[in-house]
Amino acid sequence: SEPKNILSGFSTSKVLSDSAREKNIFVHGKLADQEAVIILEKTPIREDTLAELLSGSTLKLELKNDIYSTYRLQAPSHLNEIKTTVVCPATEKHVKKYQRQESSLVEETGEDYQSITLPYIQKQSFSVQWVFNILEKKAEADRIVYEDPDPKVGFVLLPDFKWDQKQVDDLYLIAIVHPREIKSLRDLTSEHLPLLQNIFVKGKEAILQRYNLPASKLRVYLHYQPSYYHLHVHFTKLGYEAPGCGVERAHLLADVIQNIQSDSQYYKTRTLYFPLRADDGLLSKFKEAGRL
Ligand code: M7G
Repeated sequence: SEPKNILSGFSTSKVLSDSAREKNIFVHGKLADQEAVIILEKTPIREDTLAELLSGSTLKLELKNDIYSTYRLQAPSHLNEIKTTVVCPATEKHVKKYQRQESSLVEETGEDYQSITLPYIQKQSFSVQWVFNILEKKAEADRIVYEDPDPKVGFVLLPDFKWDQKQVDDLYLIAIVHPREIKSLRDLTSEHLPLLQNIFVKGKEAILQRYNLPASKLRVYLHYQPSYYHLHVHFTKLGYEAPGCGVERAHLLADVIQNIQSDSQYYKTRTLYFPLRADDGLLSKFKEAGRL
């Protein structure tokens, strides 16, 4: 028998954001007395199930006018699923992450990183337990697309949890590095070139093999600031506007490699720009320091 629907006990406290265009909703609430965030998202209509969708549905006419008509199509249930993500127990920071917010662009010099950002992220960032679980095969082991187990240049490539893997149009994988001491782009120097090149080459190869998608169709990038301070690289299909992938946060891996090749200290010394949400504690730290 089907296991019990744990979401039937969910009580909504607030809609954090929703989008008619993206067809999703982010809700804060309680699940068995624990704080929780749930994300509901309608999934894309797939070409490979189109024939079944058209023939296996019931159709109700809404209006007909000349050559135009609109209908309500009731799809068979297996073609009408909603992708659902649950964060529970959710921290205050998770609730903030998903709340629609104004953001401000911050200019972070290498010194700002040392004096403002680093101390902040050392005590305030999200747990990376889920990352360790992946690296140690305690979670999602069956989803791994490719692994290079080398402790210095190795990584695990697997589907991002934003991707349901049903269609390649919204392909989204992440490469999580085996070394544990690299927090973000800021830590990268020429010492890490073999690691970055390895991810770039083998990640693209693995995606070509598994999904038949060539490198010319991929966007391969890092986020700065990331949400999780354990180095990881995003692989998405070119042209897919992944949620949260604003231009200000993305740094193409190809550029990162070249920048470090020309100056080993590039990311330690450059001023980096990124948006922070109005309620982000790091934004307050930049304000307190008179940097905004
Ligand atoms: P990020 O740039 O640190 O943060 O990327 P962002 O979420 O603000 O973009 C982390 C990536 O890891 C995101 O694309 C998440 O969707 C993905 N992710 C987060 N978690 C907690 C998991 C997880 O448990 N499993 C998998 N497979 N992906 C996750």
